[in-house]
Amino acid sequence: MERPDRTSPRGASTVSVIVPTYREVDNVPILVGRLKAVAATHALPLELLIVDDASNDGIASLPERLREAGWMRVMVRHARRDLSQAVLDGLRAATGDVLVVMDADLSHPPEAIPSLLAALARPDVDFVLASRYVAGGSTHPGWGIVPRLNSWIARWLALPFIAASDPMSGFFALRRPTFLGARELDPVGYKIALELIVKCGCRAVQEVPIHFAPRLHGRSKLGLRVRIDYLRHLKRLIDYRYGGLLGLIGATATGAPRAATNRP
Ligand SMILES: Nc1nc2c(ncn2[C@@H]2O[C@H](COP(=O)(O)OP(=O)(O)OP(=O)(O)O)[C@@H](O)[C@H]2O)c(=O)[nH]1
Ligand SMILES: [Mg+2]
Repeated sequence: MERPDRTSPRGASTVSVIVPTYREVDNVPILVGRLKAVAATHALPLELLIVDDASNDGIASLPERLREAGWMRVMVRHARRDLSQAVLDGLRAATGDVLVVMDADLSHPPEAIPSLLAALARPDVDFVLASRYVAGGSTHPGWGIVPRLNSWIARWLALPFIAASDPMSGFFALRRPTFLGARELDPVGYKIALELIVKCGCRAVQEVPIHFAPRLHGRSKLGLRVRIDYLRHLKRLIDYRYGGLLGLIGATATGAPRAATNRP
């Protein structure tokens, strides 16, 4: 099969697919095969950026081994393991007009990428979330009660920022200029869509249904610590968006002049 062509002869947008990985070497070749099929069927000019946190499982040599060096890159990070920072590094290194982020474990169907791109092609849409919970979306019946509960709580807690059904989705798309317009990106630990929606000032978030499958190979990398990090992240976003307002309300309630403490 031919390599996906990034030259975009018909002027189509180029697409960068960013995939954070930690110990996913068994899943990535399958993901690559499915992405190639999607790119060929839909004539998508695609680049694949794997952002790996020093898994040392042979993933760094995968492009050569799979003979996919032309359109696939593996960036290996040696900083502290951090899913959100890995995604940010990938977004910064990507060159496509449109940026798509997805997991490596085949929970997210790469075949849904064209519908994410179609939704983003509407000029009034600036962020697209692939959703398990919107009409037409689904999760595997075997998906456990604990992740379901986590997901439900995360969605409820995110309501002050976005009324989406699946704000914790790790599968989403945005235009590169939208990403480049982000201010003060500062996520901690967990999935990063909510951070981008808030800090890129996205107004119109569209959801596209997907079927969310159980991971194919390997084990989950997200333990209790990242769930706690999600709460820390929400606190930061509340400070970012409502900090000034809360300060004003507090000052009004106590009768204190608001900026007086900083003035000589
Ligand atoms: N670079 C990097 N990637 C990570 C890290 N933690 C998780 N990932 C990747 O992020 C994606 C989501 O992680 P998962 O372990 O699948 O988390 P999950 O989907 O909540 O858990 P499962 O339902 O068990 O799949 C996968 O592609 C992981 O390999 C990390 O610290 N660094
Ligand atoms: Mg997963």
